[in-house]
Amino acid sequence: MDNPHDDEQIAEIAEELQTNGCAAAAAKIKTYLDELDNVQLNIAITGESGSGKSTFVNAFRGIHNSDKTRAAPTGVKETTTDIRPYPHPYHPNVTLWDLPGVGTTKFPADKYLKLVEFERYDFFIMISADRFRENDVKLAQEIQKMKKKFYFVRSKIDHNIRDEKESQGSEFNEEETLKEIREDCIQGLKGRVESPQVFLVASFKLHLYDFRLLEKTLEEELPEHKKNALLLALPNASLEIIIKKKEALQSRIKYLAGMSALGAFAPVPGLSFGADMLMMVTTITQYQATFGLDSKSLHCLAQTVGMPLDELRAVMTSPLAGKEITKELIIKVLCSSMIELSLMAAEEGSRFIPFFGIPVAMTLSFVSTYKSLNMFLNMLAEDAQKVFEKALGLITTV
Ligand SMILES: Nc1nc2c(ncn2[C@@H]2O[C@H](COP(=O)(O)OP(=O)(O)OP(=O)(O)O)[C@@H](O)[C@H]2O)c(=O)[nH]1
Ligand SMILES: [Mg+2]
Repeated sequence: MDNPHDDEQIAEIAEELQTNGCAAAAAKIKTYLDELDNVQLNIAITGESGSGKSTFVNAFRGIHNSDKTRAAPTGVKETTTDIRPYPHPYHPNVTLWDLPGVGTTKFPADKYLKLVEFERYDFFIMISADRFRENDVKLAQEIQKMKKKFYFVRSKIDHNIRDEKESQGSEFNEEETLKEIREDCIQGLKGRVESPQVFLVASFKLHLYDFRLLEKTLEEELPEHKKNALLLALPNASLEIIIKKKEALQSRIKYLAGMSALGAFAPVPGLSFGADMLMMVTTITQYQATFGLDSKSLHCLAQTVGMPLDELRAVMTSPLAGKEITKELIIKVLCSSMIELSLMAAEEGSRFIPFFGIPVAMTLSFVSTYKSLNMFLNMLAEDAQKVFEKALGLITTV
């Protein structure tokens, strides 16, 4: 089984099926999947004016600063003066809260946590474009007292690297420079904050420096049920994140296949094909968005890396590439993939059938849904990896 929690869920579903039949078992699966989608994760972003809070909020959500309708406003003038929630565009259960800096007239340091309603947040990210200041340290101490986690992010590292490169010329050593900035920040926090750790980030280049380390630390320190929520909402900052997203999505397929076999999507028993197709459209559209392959996300990536959109699109090889997911498209791809699907090992999916207790007559529906969703997931994960490598300049030919 994929994770220990699955054993428990599957046993409960099988029992429901035995006791109350297909519709009740399908409803149980649906409730479980809805619960997963509704796990709330609230991330507070705080720091001084101009430190790069709103830019980080946007980058984390895969949105370019120039996106007038979806982006948190950014700029060289003070822009964030109030608390603003920014739900993730495709995983609205994950919200980044753009908070005003501590110590403004409206948000004085001694009342800050109360005014921003600190209980709401799972953790705080404190951003500074320089050393952390007195107010940041005090706030961290207060957050610690409230038994909440906080993480220090030192932003605009790309600027420091550029400046150091210019001033040091041939003497420049990137690793050394990063180490110095990190140690300088930690020095100011030592003795005042318990085991301080500072993550160096450039919000327009999350694949560089410490963003991946920050992501891993958050993942490790979050409670189990919140990890997946974080993972699915993360920007594609590394190949590893793409693989982890694929695994998280993959672990849900057996439940969707179970629902399909139990006729959950069919308005009339026996008429499940059309209804299953709708489930497929919704699920594959979600995959596409989670991997950042929908047109808005690709557009943002092209803008961020300064590459023509067509060049990014050209590396995708799946038949879903750059297309809106429709019933017709899915049927077309399924028809042209019959051989591939028939060759795909069924064991992986079939092993869940006895655990769910799905009746023999329904196993065909389970296996075909299981294989089809896996095939689409693999296609999109591969496209996501290629786009990521292209954006980083690792694929040079189209
Ligand atoms: N190069 C670079 N510029 C950044 C980075 N983060 C932010 N900026 C720029 O810094 C300026 C301020 O960024 P904002 O995100 O608006 O900062 P803020 O903390 O939200 O500012 P207030 O809302 O005024 O408190 C903008 O011009 C951003 O483009 C970064 O990591 N690298
Ligand atoms: Mg702001």
